[in-house]
Amino acid sequence: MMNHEKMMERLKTNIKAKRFEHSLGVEYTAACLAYVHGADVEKARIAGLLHDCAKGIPTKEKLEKALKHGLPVNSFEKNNPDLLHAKLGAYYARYKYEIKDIDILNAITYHTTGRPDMSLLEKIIYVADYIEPNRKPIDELDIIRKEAFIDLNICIVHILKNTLEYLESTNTDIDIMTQKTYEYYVSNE
Ligand code: DGI
Ligand code: FE
Ligand code: FE
Repeated sequence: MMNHEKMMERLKTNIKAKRFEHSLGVEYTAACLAYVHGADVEKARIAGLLHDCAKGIPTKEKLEKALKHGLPVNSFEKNNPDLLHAKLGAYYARYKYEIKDIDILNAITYHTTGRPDMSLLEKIIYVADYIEPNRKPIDELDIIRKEAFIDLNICIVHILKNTLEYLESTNTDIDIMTQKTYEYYVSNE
């Protein structure tokens, strides 16, 4: 397996400085969440570091590359190719960063929309992405940050509620997976 330093060096050349900073923030936050909730800390760090590794690809190319690599692309993603940075990220993690662990790859795949019945690691990356220290101020972020260290499921519902409200307020189409994830965690809270 590639060592952590090499992973960081490679990532740095593939994304912008601000995005790299965000990735380090997600790595550290995911590690802290792993301590508290009893997850594998090294896996949390790697998934956090690499979760946005495909973010630097121009929007148009995201769709081309996803199709070229044979990734499943639904019609919603065809119309909103930026969402594909998650699936493409898992692909690059596998083939450019030599990550074979399926839980890490799934955590990257589902970091933007979440999915029903997430693994502990998937939940941690979903939450860490939203609460890491470099995030611009978001409504109720202080409360969400506390929830993250107390009850992940309550925290996930809160994040999804905020995200859905935000997407609705900006008239952005909502991915069916985002909606399904919300419904699942609201009824299992
Ligand atoms: O990559 P990051 O910026 O760190 O965070 P992310 O992977 O959660 O991506 C955030 C973007 O994804 C944000 O601009 C909103 C968008 N997004 C999340 N859920 C949905 C969505 N966009 C659409 N169209 N539909 C969704 O359901
Ligand atoms: Fe992302
Ligand atoms: Fe991110």
